[in-house]
Amino acid sequence: MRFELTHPLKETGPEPVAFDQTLPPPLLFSYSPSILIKLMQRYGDMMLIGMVGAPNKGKSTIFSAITESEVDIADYPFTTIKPNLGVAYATSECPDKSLGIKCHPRNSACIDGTRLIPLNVIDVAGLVPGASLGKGMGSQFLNDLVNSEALIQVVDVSGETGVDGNPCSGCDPSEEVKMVYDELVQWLSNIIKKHLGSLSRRKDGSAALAEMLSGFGANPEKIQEIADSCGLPLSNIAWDEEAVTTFAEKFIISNKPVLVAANKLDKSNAGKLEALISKLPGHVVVGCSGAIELALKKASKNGLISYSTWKKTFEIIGKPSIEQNKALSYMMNYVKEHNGTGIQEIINKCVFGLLDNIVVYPVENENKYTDHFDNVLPDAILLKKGSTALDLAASIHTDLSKHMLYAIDARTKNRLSKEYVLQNNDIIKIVSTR
Ligand SMILES: Nc1nc2c(ncn2[C@@H]2O[C@H](COP(=O)(O)OP(=O)(O)OP(=O)(O)O)[C@@H](O)[C@H]2O)c(=O)[nH]1
Ligand SMILES: [Mg+2]
Repeated sequence: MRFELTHPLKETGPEPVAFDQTLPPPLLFSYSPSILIKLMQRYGDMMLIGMVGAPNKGKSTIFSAITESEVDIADYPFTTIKPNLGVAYATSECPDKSLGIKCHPRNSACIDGTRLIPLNVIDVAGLVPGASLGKGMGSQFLNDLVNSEALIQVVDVSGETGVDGNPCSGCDPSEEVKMVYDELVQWLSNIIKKHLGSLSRRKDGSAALAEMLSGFGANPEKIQEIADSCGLPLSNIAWDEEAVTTFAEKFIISNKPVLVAANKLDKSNAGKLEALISKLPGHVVVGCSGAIELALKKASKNGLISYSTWKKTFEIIGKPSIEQNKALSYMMNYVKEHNGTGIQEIINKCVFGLLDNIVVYPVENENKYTDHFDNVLPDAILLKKGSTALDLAASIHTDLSKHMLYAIDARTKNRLSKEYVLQNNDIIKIVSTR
């Protein structure tokens, strides 16, 4: 389904916090890193999720399906060279139905009671063993991932392509996960090693490393915590190769959580998915078919079917040809058997599971659930589980948090303290002195 989000200024008041003009329709191009950076700044309030993996696993297929954009997809390694950036959506039940009201979203969209919360997604070139030594496309392109909050690693659960992306039979997809992790660690190790000279001259190693890794969202406290857990001193850093790797490993684990998208499940069987899950303890692994999701999105765009990915099924509304009918009936069987294509689940598990976010709706009028311009439930804000009412105020504006007095639960009209721990789908009014 394709939709556009209109600029709230047109009819309803000032700009929303997050965007300065029409939300991008899912973006249609590949971008150079410099343009990417500008886009990141423009849509900087939205989280970024990076798609990684060995070549030929279906990264761009999934990217194309979730962002509804045209990108290069082909059955050979290194189809993608320049990164693709687009907007995808996490979905969550909108509270409007249960309240018996009709929402009017500003920073998100709402379709049939499902709130669609936008996030940036970046799809990069395939990684191969030895990428950090320049093999394949090298690892320079990983620099485009530094700002990502989490990674979705796409693997071929059917085992019909190897770690290098070439055809193979009976390959073990868990090796792809290990390979990508090793390459990410090597990539970060190389960045640190390049700066060891200047780091060795700094007494405040945690601050120095935090500055160096600020793009990764590092802060001195986090650096200190990681170094302590590895038993590494931070003053006038003089780490050897092993120490750098140990630090880089811990940093990648804590800074770049990975969800494994076990793709090409349509060519596979439940046994292979289970085998992969058992080989990756502690990982979130989701079986999926990017190819079917993309085909359904295209059929929906062409008016053949009515499909919302979160409904996990579809309905034929057009007049398919005999061939199309065959394909649709195959896909219908697939989504019935697998409870959908798994693609929306990947995003939702990443945003709400791996990254531990909840959705909160700030309002100005707790009786009408509206903002200043009468938009009902205007904004769906993603916040980490455990965030407080004060954190919500800060996420809207620093001034609001500075002058905050208390909050109000719009459902119960109860007064809440600044320290109140927000719950998923809370509707909150922040009361401040200004
Ligand atoms: N059967 C099946 N094929 C898929 C699926 N997803 C992708 N493919 C196919 O796998 C091949 C590679 O897909 P891409 O999306 O280009 O893979 P990629 O990981 O982006 O590849 P690189 O850009 O080369 O790293 C294409 O032929 C796709 O049609 C899937 O879920 N099922
Ligand atoms: Mg690709």
